[in-house]
Amino acid sequence: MRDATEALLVIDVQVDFCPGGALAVPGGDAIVPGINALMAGFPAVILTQDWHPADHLSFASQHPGKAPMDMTEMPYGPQVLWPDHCVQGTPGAAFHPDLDTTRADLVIRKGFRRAIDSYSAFFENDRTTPTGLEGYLKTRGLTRLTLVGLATDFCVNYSAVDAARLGFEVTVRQDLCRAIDFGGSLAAARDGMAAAGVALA
Ligand code: VGL
Ligand code: ZN
Repeated sequence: MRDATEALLVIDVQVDFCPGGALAVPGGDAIVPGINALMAGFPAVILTQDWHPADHLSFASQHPGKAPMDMTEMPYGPQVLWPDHCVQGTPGAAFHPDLDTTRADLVIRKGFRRAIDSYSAFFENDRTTPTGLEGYLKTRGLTRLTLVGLATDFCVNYSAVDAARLGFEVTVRQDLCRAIDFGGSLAAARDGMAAAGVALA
């Protein structure tokens, strides 16, 4: 058993991010058994769930003439346009069927506001609208975080950097994450996490 201040954050292990899903991360399902095993040793387990309305503005389908993986400008800055994914209540938004969700103390949903994407478990992409997770963790005295899940270069990366910025001690278990990795995003994410003081294990 780990220290009582330690929490495991399992990021977006959902059907749409696994092979066969709408925004499949290569090997996304391969990390599920290892994550289930890791949960057993943690005093707190928190899951995040990407949870978009069908007309979410991060979807290329909402921008005539744009294709998935094109860029656009949002009021808060540049935004990658994604294929429609993790639409609220659809099978693709469900957790991977083999993920052991029984151990979760909290499921935090994100990306539910149409006009603003949310990669991070802590803030939406404007970097100021909070999800409430910081307060939850701090009021429970959970200050040391281990992050696993999908995708290394987007939601895991943004969550880890925000957590470090908020003063949490953060470790990313790279062996229990998988990346989308386009346009050098994985290398950039690793550099950014290391610069923020995140331990890459
Ligand atoms: C994610 C792209 C869009 C992720 C979520 O979970 O990394 N990536 N929405
Ligand atoms: Zn999303």
